[in-house]
Amino acid sequence: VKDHGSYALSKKPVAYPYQQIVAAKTDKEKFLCLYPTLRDEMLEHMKQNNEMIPEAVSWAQRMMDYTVPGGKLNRGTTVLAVFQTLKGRTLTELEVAQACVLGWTIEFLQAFFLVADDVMDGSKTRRGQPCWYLLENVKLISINDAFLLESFVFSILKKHFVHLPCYSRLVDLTLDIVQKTEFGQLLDLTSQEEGTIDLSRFTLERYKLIVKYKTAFYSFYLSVAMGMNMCGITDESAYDVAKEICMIMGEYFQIQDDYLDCYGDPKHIGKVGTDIQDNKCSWLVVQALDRCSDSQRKLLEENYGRWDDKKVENVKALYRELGLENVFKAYEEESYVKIQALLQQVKAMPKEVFEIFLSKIYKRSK
Ligand code: GPP
Ligand code: MG
Ligand code: MG
Ligand code: MG
Repeated sequence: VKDHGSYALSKKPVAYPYQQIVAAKTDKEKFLCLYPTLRDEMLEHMKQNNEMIPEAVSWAQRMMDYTVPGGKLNRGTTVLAVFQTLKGRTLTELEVAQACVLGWTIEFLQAFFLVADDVMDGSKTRRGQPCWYLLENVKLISINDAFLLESFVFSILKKHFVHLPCYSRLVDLTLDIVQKTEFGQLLDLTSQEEGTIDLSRFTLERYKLIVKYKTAFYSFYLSVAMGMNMCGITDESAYDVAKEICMIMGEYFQIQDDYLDCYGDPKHIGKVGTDIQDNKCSWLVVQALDRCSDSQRKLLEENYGRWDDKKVENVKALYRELGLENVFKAYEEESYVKIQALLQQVKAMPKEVFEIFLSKIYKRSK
């Protein structure tokens, strides 16, 4: 691959922090070792290849530190676990480092999505701190910051993978998943016309489509498909199997997210829910509509989708009346059994690949 002027990222050989990686005990600790390296490479790229002045570089540093590394890191660490499982042998230090780098591209992508999503949803907190866009000196600069985070995904991919045969497939895959997630966000944001409440639009069918696109592709399929690509798997049918399972797990994960939006402890989940105020096609409202009487439906119509604490409380009281917490608990059990049964049938790939993920999210409280 030719270098193109200011985008020439791969001039210097990559120096991985091998000593730290080897000393780190868990996968998560190994994974975390790579973050400063990648961040500093992006800052170096701004300085060396793009004439960026010190204040722009320190902005980017503060922005990345605030938005990228503070999450659960499930998506990122899963790339390493999947790659390890598929290889079926002890990885070399270089392989561990590369799998972690690939994992970090998903965490950068996630930061891009979350910075933008919090603006669109009018959220207040994320990962236990104020949303990035709410900081006094940030505000709408956050839009550009989101774009920057996305661009760093591709800069990291190029710097670390351009010389490998899997590079073009990785770029293709990532572009495709970004687009699918944006289609999902489109469905999420337009599930209800601004200022109107038309509950008939909140169907389970629409719900499933939204979450498949806005969550399942980037939160589940991407980690697995990246590990598979790095492993050199090119058989499309293996990717199709992975996709099918990841879509089911992604739906389960977003239903948990919707449940936690209402019932989670903000101190524990690091964010304050906004789905009721935002008029979202949440799993809870879909379930409520499935169970409510005409008068309860009328109450929902008059209280849902408003930034008014009293009205939000009325909606939550209705959810209590309908026993939605127990409806969720039953769904969670049933869904886990279904996924387990499905995994028993998987032949195209070691089922451990998916069990790793499932164990990280089953009955999660954040
Ligand atoms: C989760 O929605 C989906 C995303 C974060 C994808 C956003 C996609 C973009 C293209 C910006 P959510 O709003 O329920 O997440 P949360 O509850 O974490 O705010
Ligand atoms: Mg949101
Ligand atoms: Mg959202
Ligand atoms: Mg949510």
